[in-house]
Amino acid sequence: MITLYGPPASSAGRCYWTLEEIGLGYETPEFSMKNKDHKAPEFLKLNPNGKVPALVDGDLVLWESIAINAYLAAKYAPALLGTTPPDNARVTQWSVWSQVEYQPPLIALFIQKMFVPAERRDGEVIKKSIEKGEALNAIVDAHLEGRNYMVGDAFTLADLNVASVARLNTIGGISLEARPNLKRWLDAMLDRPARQKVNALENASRAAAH
Ligand SMILES: N[C@@H](CCC(=O)N[C@@H](CS)C(=O)NCC(=O)O)C(=O)O
Repeated sequence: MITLYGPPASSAGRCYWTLEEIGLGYETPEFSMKNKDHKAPEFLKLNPNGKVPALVDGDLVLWESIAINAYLAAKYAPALLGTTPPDNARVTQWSVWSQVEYQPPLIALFIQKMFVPAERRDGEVIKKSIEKGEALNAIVDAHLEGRNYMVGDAFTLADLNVASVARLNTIGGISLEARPNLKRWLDAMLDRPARQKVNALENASRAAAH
C-alpha cells in the first residue's frame, strides 16, 4: 500500500493529484501541520527536512513532491512522463522550472495574502512577487499558444506540476484575463476529475481542522 503524508492543501497536493490521476489506492495517515506532526521524530525519520510531503511505497521512502510524482509516474503510469526522450526531458524541464522559478514569487504572494494580517503585509514583497509572477505567467501563456498541453498532445506531469503552481495566481489575486492561453489551459487542468477530487479532499481536511 502507498502511504502519503501531508495535507492536500500543501505541497503534498500535487502528489494527491498524481495518485488520483493514476487511480492508485493510497492511504493518508491523519496529519496536522498545526500540531507540528511534520517535526515529530517519527516523521523526521521519513523526511529529515521536517516538511511535507513524504511517500512510502514498500521499502521506498521518498520526499520532494516533484520526485514523488516522477516516481509514481515511472512505476505506475509512464505516459505521464512523456513518451519520447525529448518529451521526457521537456516534462522534467517544466517540472523543475515550476519549483525553482515559478513557485517562489507566487508562494510569497500567497503567504502575504493568506497568512499575513492585512496591517502587517509587506507592500514591496507583494509588488515584486506580482511583477515576477506576471513575467513568468507570460512565459507559460506564450508557450501554450496553439497547445492544449504543456508537452506533446496529452496530459503529463508537466501539466500537473505547472498547474499546481499556476492555480496560486487566483488565490494571490493575479488576474489571468490578459493571459488567454494560460487561462484556457489552467481551467481545463483544474476541471479534470482527479483535480476536483483533490479539491474535495482539501475542503474536507480544512473543515476537519476547524
Ligand atoms: N520542495 C518541497 C517543499 C515542501 C514544503 O515546503 N512543504 C511545506 C508545506 S507546503 C512544509 O512542510 N512546511 C513546513 C515547514 O517548513 O516547517 C516539496 O515540494 O516537497
